[in-house]
Amino acid sequence: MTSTLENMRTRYHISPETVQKFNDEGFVKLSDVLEPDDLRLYEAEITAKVKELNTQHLPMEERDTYNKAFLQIANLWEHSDIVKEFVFSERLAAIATDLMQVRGVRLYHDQALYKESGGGITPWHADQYYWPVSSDKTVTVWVPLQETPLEMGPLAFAKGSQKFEFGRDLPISDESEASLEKELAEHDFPLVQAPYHLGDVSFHTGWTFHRAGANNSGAPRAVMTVIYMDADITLTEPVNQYHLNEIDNWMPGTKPGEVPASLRNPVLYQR
Ligand SMILES: O=C(O)CCC(=O)C(=O)O
Repeated sequence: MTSTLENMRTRYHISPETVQKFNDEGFVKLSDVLEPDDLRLYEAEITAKVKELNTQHLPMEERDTYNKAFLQIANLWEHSDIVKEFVFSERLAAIATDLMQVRGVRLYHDQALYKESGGGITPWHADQYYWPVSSDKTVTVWVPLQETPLEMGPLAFAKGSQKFEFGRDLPISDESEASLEKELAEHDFPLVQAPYHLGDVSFHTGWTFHRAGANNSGAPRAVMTVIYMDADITLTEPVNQYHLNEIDNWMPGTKPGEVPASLRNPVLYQR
């Protein structure tokens, strides 16, 4: 029997067809990427850290749409060696490298996204609105830490929408949900929504529009994510307050035109 750490280091084969599908559709869902037993171990540690570090204690009915969607705790790897093992996994980072067809990937940041029981929808959005980086070579792995049926709010995607430019200037909000729901349907970007089995993960690009339903399951939806960027990407001039905050928080000390190579942005895999 192999150890958890070994499992997190071994390679998962990505075929040319999978790369093509990822390029065409803006996301890909992969089966049996992680071992259920390993995920149970990581879930226990990640959930403990989310409870310890969470600062959101308002009752659901007093929160806005964004804060109803999930508890969001970033860079857990800096708080736990066990979580660091997960976030620094070569298995996951090599998949990100293969899908983006780059030389290697660096960490942007990790984040736990726990949709509480009774938590609301995650409105339609594209992540890269928030990120001041020089190319579209960014990708997030979304890893559910339990079986995730539809009523728990699995991540859902608008297929092919990474090529759609409408709505790229919209932060996560009631407005992004309403206008993207309409525009994506009108422009024939189909909604792809399905349950995740334990061990399934998805990768979506920074410009792929995605959302998640409410959690009506009666149990929390525990999810861990890791955001990767091309190891050679550079910082662009910040154009909004989110960009300034992102640089301070996740790429400290990096100047426009430079590769983000701070201690928070290690290269996690290179060919
Ligand atoms: O987990 C969710 O509900 C949303 C996730 C998301 O937006 C992301 O990982 O980029």
